[in-house]
Amino acid sequence: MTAGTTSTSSLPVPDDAGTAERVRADFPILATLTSKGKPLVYLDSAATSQKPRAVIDAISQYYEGYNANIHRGVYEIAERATEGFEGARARLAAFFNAADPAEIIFTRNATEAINLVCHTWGLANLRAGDAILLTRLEHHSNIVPWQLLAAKTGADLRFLELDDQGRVVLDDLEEKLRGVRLVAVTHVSNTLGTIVPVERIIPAAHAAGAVVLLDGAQAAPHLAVDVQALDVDFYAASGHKMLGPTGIGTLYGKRALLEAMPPFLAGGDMIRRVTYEQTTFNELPWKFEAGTSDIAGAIGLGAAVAYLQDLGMAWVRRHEMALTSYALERLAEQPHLTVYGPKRAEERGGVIAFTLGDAHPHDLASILDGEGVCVRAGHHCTMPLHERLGLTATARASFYVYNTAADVDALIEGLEKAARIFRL
Ligand code: C6P
Repeated sequence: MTAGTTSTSSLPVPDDAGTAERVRADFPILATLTSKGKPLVYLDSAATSQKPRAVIDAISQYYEGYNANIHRGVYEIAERATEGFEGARARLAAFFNAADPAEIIFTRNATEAINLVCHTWGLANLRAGDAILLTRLEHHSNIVPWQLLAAKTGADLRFLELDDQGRVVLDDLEEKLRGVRLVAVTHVSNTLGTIVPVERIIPAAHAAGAVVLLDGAQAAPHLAVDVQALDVDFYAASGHKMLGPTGIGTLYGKRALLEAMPPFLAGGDMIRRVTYEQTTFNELPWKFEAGTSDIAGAIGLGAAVAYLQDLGMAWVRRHEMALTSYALERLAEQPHLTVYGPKRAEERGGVIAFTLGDAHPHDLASILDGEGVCVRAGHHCTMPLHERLGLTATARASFYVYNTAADVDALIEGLEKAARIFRL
């Protein structure tokens, strides 16, 4: 079955005139078969996305054509490498609508971006008695760094609670913000899919004198993110979840904040002048990029962002919302199946966590794997959230630009098979 020919749904076709079918053709891995001869149904893009040919080509062209270190050589290929690397930064700045490419720092991933802020801004600004405000939705990457910082500084952690659909409760926001210096919240939950109303949180946080960091790992690949319109102070993202390679991510930071912050890692490239006694640091963004960067990774990420810009983030959102809405409707038809998170597709990204009766999510994922359907099972690095839901694990399907209604149908067929096996 192809997108647009769904037999069981009354919903509009989750695709715009077959664009997703054309997009699929750009992803070589989606044409492969599993060892059991099944077509690959990839529903784990929240863990990492697949890569289009344009990204794979950009990386091999760099290694085959102009591999050299950046910011050093005066010869032709070194200059090309520098241009490729800095060009990718400029693309990312445009993608996030940052005022200046110098506000885009390359990191290894979202986790490192959050740790950068924690170790620099956090250590310099937090004291005993200050508070850090998170939500109950956070990924371990946006909890553990702050726990360590709290232990070092004597600051406290506070949490915004969730309602019964996993939406963040904002009724007591102003009260919770009292004494808060930093608000660090996810933009989209990797487990419940909840889109957090950051447009409400950010101005309230600023009015209370707090700085705001958004964990955009699950939002940057899927939503149009405008850091200036949001007026967010820091924004963390991972390249590998937005069609780019692994090993490269970004931190957006407002220039004034980044300038006032001490460096993170120390070494080559982040310096202006070094003597045996002391060092003066490079200007932004290089002050935060010590040592040889992941040049191929940045170039690949630049190509990924160009690919997303060509598609248009409005299309990406529309496509995923239609697909999520279709999946929610079909999952609701399954007996014994529980879906977690907001009921309406408008309030969530393309992530759906579920359980099937008392089947262990790992067993469920193994049965689906036998059908070529890739989903994640486990706690998805949100152990505290699972605990709060009274669960140890869930199965999770997540969608991206290359998924179609046919992928949702394959998931449903796999779940029906699993239900038969578990005699549900
Ligand atoms: N979540 C998932 O399957 P890194 O590992 O640094 O690229 O991303 C960390 C991270 C931070 N915040 C959120 C909201 C995330 O979802 C992730 C990564 C993956 O859900 C891997 S655990």
